[in-house]
Amino acid sequence: MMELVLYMFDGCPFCRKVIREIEAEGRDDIKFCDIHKSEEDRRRLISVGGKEQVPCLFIDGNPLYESDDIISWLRDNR
Ligand SMILES: N[C@@H](CCC(=O)N[C@@H](CS)C(=O)NCC(=O)O)C(=O)O
Repeated sequence: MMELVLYMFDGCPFCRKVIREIEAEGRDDIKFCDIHKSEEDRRRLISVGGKEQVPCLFIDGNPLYESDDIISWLRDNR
């Protein structure tokens, strides 16, 4: 099973779009990291992903940016 971690923050409309998809799929296999609530998570996003942009889905530690690409990936990997 893959490790899935979504980097996000409350109030980010692109994050909300991805979270809506996660909820619609009824997934419970995704951990959330709010970069406005955890400085450690914010730093990890920048150091691994290379930029402070959310949403970003870490798939087994590999960052995938862009809400549309994340949603496509989620649909293809249920
Ligand atoms: N095209 C991106 C846009 C994401 C985006 O603009 N996110 C904002 C927060 S709502 C952000 O992280 N901005 C900071 C940055 O891009 O460096 C997507 O669809 O995921």
